[in-house]
Amino acid sequence: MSFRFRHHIIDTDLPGGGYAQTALADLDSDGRLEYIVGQRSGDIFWYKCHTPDRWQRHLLGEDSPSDVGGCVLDVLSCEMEAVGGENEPRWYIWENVDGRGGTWREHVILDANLGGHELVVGDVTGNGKPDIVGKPWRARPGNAVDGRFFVVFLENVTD
Ligand SMILES: [Ca+2]
Ligand SMILES: [Ca+2]
Repeated sequence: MSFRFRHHIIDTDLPGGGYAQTALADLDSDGRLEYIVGQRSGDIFWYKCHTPDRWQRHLLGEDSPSDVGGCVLDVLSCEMEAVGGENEPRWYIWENVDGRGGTWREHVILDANLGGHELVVGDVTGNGKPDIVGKPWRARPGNAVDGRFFVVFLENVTD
């Protein structure tokens, strides 16, 4: 077997740096995946692939709190614990309200003085609802577990 990939530049016009929160997900329900990327303290964008050489950039959210891991529930992100902000770190879901990527609603899903760095999503409890497991890059003194490093499980108890 030999692997072959052809490269295509999607965008060379993103402002600044500090991008993360990447994910692939079908945001507009057409059966094809879109690419998501967000800037620390900046905007979150998603890209629609019309052809491999033609991607369209859309705004998903503004003033993103995170520079680290992103996953798609709808879109999930957490604030980094190791990098202090104005307030205690929180975790967010941006709800794809119209199922087409046109309207997004921000939800804070964890506000417990616990930040993150990377996170993964899967149905750990087997109830059909995606759960979340995450951890910080390094612990911050004064976090909710007395400054210790931690791994946190967010059990999905949505009705
Ligand atoms: Ca799609
Ligand atoms: Ca579950």
